[in-house]
Amino acid sequence: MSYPKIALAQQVIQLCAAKGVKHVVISPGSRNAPLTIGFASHPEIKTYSVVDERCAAFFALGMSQELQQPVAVVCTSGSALLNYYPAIAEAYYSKIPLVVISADRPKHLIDVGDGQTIRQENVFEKHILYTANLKQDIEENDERFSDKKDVPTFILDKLLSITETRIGKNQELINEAINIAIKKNGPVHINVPLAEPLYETQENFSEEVTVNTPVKISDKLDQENFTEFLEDWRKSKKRMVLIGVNPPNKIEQEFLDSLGYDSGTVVFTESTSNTHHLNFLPGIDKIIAPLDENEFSELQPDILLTIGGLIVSKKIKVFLRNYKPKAHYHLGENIAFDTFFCLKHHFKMTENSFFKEFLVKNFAIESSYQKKWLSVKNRRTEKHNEYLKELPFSDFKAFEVILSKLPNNLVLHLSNSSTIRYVQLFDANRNVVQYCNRGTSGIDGSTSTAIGHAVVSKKQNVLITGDLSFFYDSNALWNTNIPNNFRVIIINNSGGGIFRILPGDKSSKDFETYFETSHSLTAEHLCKMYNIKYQTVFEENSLKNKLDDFFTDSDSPKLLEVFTPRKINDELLLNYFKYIKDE
Ligand SMILES: Cc1ncc(C[n+]2csc(CCOP(=O)(O)OP(=O)(O)O)c2C)c(N)n1
Repeated sequence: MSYPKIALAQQVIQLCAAKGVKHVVISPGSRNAPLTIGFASHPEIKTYSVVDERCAAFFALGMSQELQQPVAVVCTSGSALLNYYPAIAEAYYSKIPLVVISADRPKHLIDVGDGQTIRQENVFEKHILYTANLKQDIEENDERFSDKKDVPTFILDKLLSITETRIGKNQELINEAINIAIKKNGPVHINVPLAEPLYETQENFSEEVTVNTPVKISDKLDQENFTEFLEDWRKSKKRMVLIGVNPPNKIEQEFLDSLGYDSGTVVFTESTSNTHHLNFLPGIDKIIAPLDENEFSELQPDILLTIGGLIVSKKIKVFLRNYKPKAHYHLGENIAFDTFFCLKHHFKMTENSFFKEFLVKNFAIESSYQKKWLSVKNRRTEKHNEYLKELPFSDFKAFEVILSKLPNNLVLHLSNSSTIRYVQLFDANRNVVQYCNRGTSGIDGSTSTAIGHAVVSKKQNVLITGDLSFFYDSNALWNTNIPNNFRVIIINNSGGGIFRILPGDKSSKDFETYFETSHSLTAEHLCKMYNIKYQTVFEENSLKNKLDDFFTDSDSPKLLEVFTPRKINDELLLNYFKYIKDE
């Protein structure tokens, strides 16, 4: 084994291992050498090398998304660290545990003209759950005191006592940081000042560490608010449940079934909710978009219970902001957003513990509410199918074909923004788990996240992405860990198709330059460079044919680039919303 001599680096590494950080993504640098050497040597830790820190952090986020455990990223000092920020913000809003570890210069070498040096302490202040600004070990490593013979004994003694306190304090901070990532599910930052010499090693760890285990947040029902909730729920004839981002199998099916079979309850699900029931309403946009004011008033819920993370559908946000329920309750361990400006209470606990208490008390009611919504859903489904039958080749058609051809038992990753929106127009296959980076809805890390997820997943992982999102994050492919069964499907509409769908003057020159950013790039050369099997399609039949064996085993990852007509995609989607409206 080869471990760093630097005590502080030893503490960070040992505490990560002791707290169950099993995967560490390292980007190259010299200042982080003690951390890199130690993590790479540790028998209980698997390390990955990713050069681009933006990709490295999303790659780690993808792993953590699958494992539901903290994954660490390690980088050198300077701007390297700032490239973690997009993934940190995503982890913050999506509640994904990510342990960011940055090497830093010793404090006295900051802002004195040294290279690769910035102000790293608290640099993610607004989007981080906790920052541990560690203090440098003075005794061994400070260049200023390297020749101890010249330092008077009383100063050395003083320095030694400061060092001991610092070691204790540093350990406290490291413990606290990782515990918070575990307890609160989110990103934390540990900034580690390291002084030269950086490359000296020893056989074993010589530092002892004290491990403080995280105290579990209580999963108990808060009775006072629960009583009030029960009263509100019971007197409501029109109950709505809306489920956002939620990992698969988190909520017991028995509880979901109880909601699905209550005629007074309508359950709207997003694709990323990974929850299913015959009486649930996926495809929110297609159900809601064509409703008129009378229908909205009639279907306005009395009470709303939201579950899970962020909601994609803009249309349901507009609906519930305009037709507010009398009370909105949120259920889940993590943050509750007052998305509809009427949040009454947040039950900060696991869904299963809540439902265990709630569903024994909730006797389903007789109400026509669910029936009314289900009849809207059925009408839309009919119209949806009719429209798609006649639909020419386009983004929309490509999604229909791809989704119908996906094998079961798959993890599907969706990029932002029209990709996830198109997918949400279809009923989700309960055997396909779906993810999308909706924390910040960025186009900057979808491929890296999907690859990270794929690396630790037992299933096949497939990414469907827009072209801009794909080219933005093309460094994601600069990664030697991509599994051979990983698949990418690019819907290449030669630009940001979402901007054609959104309002705005499409005929202006500026539209193509600054909004759609139209281009004629393809992924062909990237695939050659990264040894990925590359295929293209331009029309429906060849798409169907190519998909027949696209998912089967192969000796390298595969990418299918689907070219669609840039200028008609928007029209076909907007006409769809007109078509599905009741006459
Ligand atoms: C990092 C980042 N920059 C900019 C945006 C704004 N944005 C949202 S969608 C989009 C275009 C996406 O285009 P593409 O990936 O080709 O997908 P399409 O809309 O064509 O489906 C942009 C630029 C964003 N979400 N994230």
